[in-house]
Formats: sequence, C-alpha cells, structure tokens
Amino acid sequence: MSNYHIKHLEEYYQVYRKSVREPENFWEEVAEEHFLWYKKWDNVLSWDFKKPEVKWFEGAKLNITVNCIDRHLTTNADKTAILFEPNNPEEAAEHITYKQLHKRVCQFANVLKDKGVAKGDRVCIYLPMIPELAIATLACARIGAVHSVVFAGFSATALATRINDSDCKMVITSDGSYRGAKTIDLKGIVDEALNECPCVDSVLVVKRINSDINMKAGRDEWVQPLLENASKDCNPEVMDAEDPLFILYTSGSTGMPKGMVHTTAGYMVYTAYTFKNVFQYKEGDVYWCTADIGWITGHSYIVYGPLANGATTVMFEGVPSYPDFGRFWDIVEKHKVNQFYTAPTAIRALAKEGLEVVEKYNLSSLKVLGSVGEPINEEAWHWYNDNIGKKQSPIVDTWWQTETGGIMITPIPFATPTKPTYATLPFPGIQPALMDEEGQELTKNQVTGRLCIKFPWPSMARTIWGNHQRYKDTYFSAFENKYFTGDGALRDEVGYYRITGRVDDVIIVSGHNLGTAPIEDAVNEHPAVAESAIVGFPHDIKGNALYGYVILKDVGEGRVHDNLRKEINQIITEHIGPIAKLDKIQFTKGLPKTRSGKIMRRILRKIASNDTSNLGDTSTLLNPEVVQDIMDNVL
Ligand code: 7RM
Repeated sequence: MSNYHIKHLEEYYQVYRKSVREPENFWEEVAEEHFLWYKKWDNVLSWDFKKPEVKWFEGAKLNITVNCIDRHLTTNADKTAILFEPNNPEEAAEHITYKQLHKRVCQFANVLKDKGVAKGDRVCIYLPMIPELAIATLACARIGAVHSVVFAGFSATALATRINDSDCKMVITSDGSYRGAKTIDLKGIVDEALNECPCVDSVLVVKRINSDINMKAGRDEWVQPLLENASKDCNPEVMDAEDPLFILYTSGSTGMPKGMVHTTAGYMVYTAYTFKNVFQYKEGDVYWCTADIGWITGHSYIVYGPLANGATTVMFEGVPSYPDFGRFWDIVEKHKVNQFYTAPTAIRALAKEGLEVVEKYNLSSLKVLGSVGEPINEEAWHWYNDNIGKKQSPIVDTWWQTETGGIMITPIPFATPTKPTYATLPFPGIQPALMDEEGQELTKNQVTGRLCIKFPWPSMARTIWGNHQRYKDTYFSAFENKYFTGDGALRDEVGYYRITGRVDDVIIVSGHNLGTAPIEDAVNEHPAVAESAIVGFPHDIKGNALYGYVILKDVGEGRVHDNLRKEINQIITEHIGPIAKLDKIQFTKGLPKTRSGKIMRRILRKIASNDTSNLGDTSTLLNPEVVQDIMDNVL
C-alpha cells in the first residue's frame, strides 16, 4: 500500500530508490495491490533494447475497462465518472455516473460487435470532445479492438493516411462538432477521407449538431438508435498483458506519422499510478485536464488514468475563448475543480487577456495545477502560479511524450519543492540519463545533454504500427542500449531536470550551443512581448545567426520601433549573454502552430533562411494563414 501514494519528499526518495534497485519487485507490488486481474503474470519484465523488445506482466490476463469501470460499481456506482461540460455554457453539464458509464460502454461495445468488430481489429475514432468519444474508446477496449483516435481537427488527408496506415475497418464519427461560435462538418471530412480508404466498411455516426449530412447506404449508420436497442451487458474480452490497447499517431520530424502502439497491462498500471501521485487525487476531487482525447494527454489523463482511480474527470467540448476568455475559470468555479491540467500555450494566451477575466471567478477549489506539452517559460509559470494558484497550488510541470504513455519527469505536489521551468525529478521507475555528443553518459550534476531513458517503464510504446525498424531507428539507435527522447535537458546542482526543448531546436552560434527556449524566455520578459519563437538561419561568419519572431501584446500603432528591438536584445544580453542576441526580429501577428499548440519551427526556420520553395507538410497546422503573412513580412 505504501508505495502507491507518495505524500512527502523523503517518501519520494525512498520509493524512487526502491524502484531503481528492485524495479521488478517495485512494479509487481503496485500491480498486485491496485488492479483486478483474471490471472497474474508469470514474469514481471523481460527486455532487450537492442531488438528492441519490452514485455511487462507477461502471462497476465485482464481487461482495462473492468479496472476503469466495473470495479468501482460496488463502492462508487453513483459517483460522477465523466463530467461533460458542453461548448455552449447555456447547455446543461452532464454528469455520467460510473453505473451509467458502464451501461453506455457495454451498449456501445455490443453495437461494435454487431457490426462485426472483433478482438484485434482496428477502429478509427474521429469525434469531438463529447461523451461518446470516451465511451467509444472504452467500448473498443471492452471487446479488445484496437482504437486509433484521430484528433477531430485533422484534415481529410491526414485522417485518410492514419486510417490506411493501420487498416481500420470502421470509423466512428459525428455529424459535426461545435467549436466556440463555429460548427465543423466532421462527417463531410470523413466522407472525403473515405474516398481513399478501401479498408473501411462501416461508419457509425453520432448525432451532435443536427446538421443535414450525407449517409452512404450500406456503410453509414446513426449510432443512437442502435445503442438504444443494444444489451446493457457486455462480457469483457480477456486480454493478454501485451495485447495492443491502442494506436496513437504522432508526427515525426519527417515523413509519415508514426503509429505508436501501446499495450494493455503496463499502460494501465503506469497511467493509474502516475495519475494518483502527480495530481494527488483524493476521493471526491473533481479533476480537469483541458487536452483533447485525440492526444496522448487525453488518453492517459482524461480517460484511463483518472477512471482507473475511480475519479471524476471533466470533459470540455469547447475552447478557452468562448464565449469569452474567462471560460476556463468559469468552469473551474462552476464545477469546483480541484486539479487543473493544461498547456503553456493556453496559459500564455489567457495571460495576454489580462486579469479582469480571471478575477471575476472564485478559483479557491484549486489544489494542484499542471502543465504539459512544451517547456513552460518563466513568465507564464509565474502568471499561472500567482493568478490561478494564488501561490497556494503547486505547479506540476510534467514532461512526457506520446511514446512514453505516461508522465516521466514531474514534481510530486506537496512533496517536491517546485522550481520555475523545471520538470524537477524522475517519477519512480524512470531512470533518465543525459548523454553528450560522443554518446557518453554525463553522470554529474550541472550538465546539459540529450535526454535518454536507460531502463524500461511499463507504459512505453512497444513499436510503431507496421514498422518496427523505424521504431528501432528513431528511438534506440542514437545511443546504445537507451531510449532516446529527442529532447535536450539540463540537470541542475540538486538533480532537477529542465527540458530545454527538442534537440533539433538547438542552434549553434559561433560555436556556442544555444537552446531556443531560454532565449524565448528572455524575450518574453519584455513587457510588450506576448510570445516569441527563435530559429537559426545561416550566417557567413557565425555559422548560424538567430532570427526572432515576436508577437506583441496589444500595443498601439507606431510603437513598433527600433528601440523595441534594442530593448529585446538588451534583455537577452542580460539573461543569457550577447552571444544570444537576435540578428533579426520580425514582429508578427501569429506563429504557425500545430493543433496541439506546438510552434512549427521547421517552417519558421525555412522562412528565415529564405528557403520557401518547399515548406513541407503543413496539413497539421492550426493556423496556416499566418504562414503567408510571415513570408510577406520577412526581413
Ligand atoms: C505529453 C506530450 C512530446 C514532446 C516532448 C517535449 C515536449 C512535453 C513537456 C515538454 C518541456 C514539458 N506528448 N514536452 N511536455 N517539454 N516540458 N513539461 O506533449 O508527444 O505530444 O509531445 O513535447 O519536446 O518530446 S507529445
């Protein structure tokens, strides 16, 4: 019992040491005490990073939905499992209890079965953030079908690529979706995608916006009438520990998206254990992660991790700016949210709107604040800490990846003292290593290197769907016998980690390694700056020089003068040194961002380097229109 819930720093260190000295005993105890198994494992772990092959809890039999739903029915049947907050604040929130969730998942699972979906089949889910998204996901897991959730903001081409790559036989979608004041024709996008997808033989359509859509006879069916007639019971499929649970695509630096494959038992154990500790979830708490289930953060920390702990998890359909920029705080107040987990890009966007929209709301329910997705800059960290947490709620800056399945480096609130911009310490079971350019491990503190993980953890992706060689090449070839994350990090004097950004964002200027993130932090310190992105461009003498794209806060006409450029460089000089000064500063209205909020630096690099003949794949951009604007104003 003691390992499961870490409450203070000494306990963290004890648990951590045990997890490194006796990893198998450690994970075996966690797995034994907190989950339901039809049969326990024969072997806790076998691994070989050279192949690479990793197996956790081999021989065990389970069903993850029994752990996420059925087992809570004896004690918590009427507790809210999913608290659905619709896009329109006038529409009533929906409280789905564990009992209701059980019924709805079973009915959905029976519809899938009726449609011929069986264990091992792939099902693509392309739905907005409505309850059916979580329910369909769990219904797949109930019957052992492998879900592939595609974020419902991806284009038809991106959707078709993902459907075909994993040979999905069914697509689950809706007539359309609400996004702030807009509606989106999801079914139209699916229809377009399916022109290219011969593998799909059926489409289930959830009615959400009541739009007039095309239903292809023999292929498409409304799901609600089928659900009404479906049985409320569905025996869970008995799964092997290493049976695939889902595929989730993540974009690589080049080429096809990578279908990361996650398996059942290890993923369940790790997401549940991290959820409990990273958010210090207590019975009765209301937890809200603002991500979309289309991303790994939503899979692990809206659906599986919270439900495995019997938690109440909020699902929000809308956007932070609708009907106004107070929406997040309105929801926190309305549902008395205790744990709030969001991304730095959202924090910066909301900070830009000023404090009036925050101060209207009572945020006193908050206990823990989370950040994920990119490095959180110092200014955003303080804004979040001061104005949302009122300096009372620890910020957990959680570093992890689609590939890692769960949170890897993070403070444990109330145990780990936080430090702005630091993800701090490895979670129990995680053994990070920093590597130098020659492939040697840097064992001291106060070093910077490439972040690797040198021992397996239960929720690591096992392969890339259909391309094990690419999995090996991408993650296990850069450093011998280690998983390479693609990120750089520094370790400070006490062993805290700070993620400095993707390694490909490191720019070497006059022989000095400069991370873009700390320079951006410095630029963002300027009171007139809202956001910035720094890239390198070729320079005759320095090798590379720095190009800054800067979004200003609302400043009046005429304020954008050379003084501002000088002031920005002055701040950089103060924070990092003159070496990091920007050669060019372009003021811009927006930055090209992926749908998950990451700045697409690749495009900015090309523009800054005057190499715009081929910008590459821009289909995952949220705001492609800014690209032309930036090109038109390039310096
Ligand atoms: C969870 C998620 C993974 C990449 C990762 C990092 C960056 C994520 C942080 C972070 C600094 C963080 N999965 N990243 N979290 N960088 N601090 N707390 O985002 O697959 O979509 O992205 O995101 O570069 O490699 S992801």
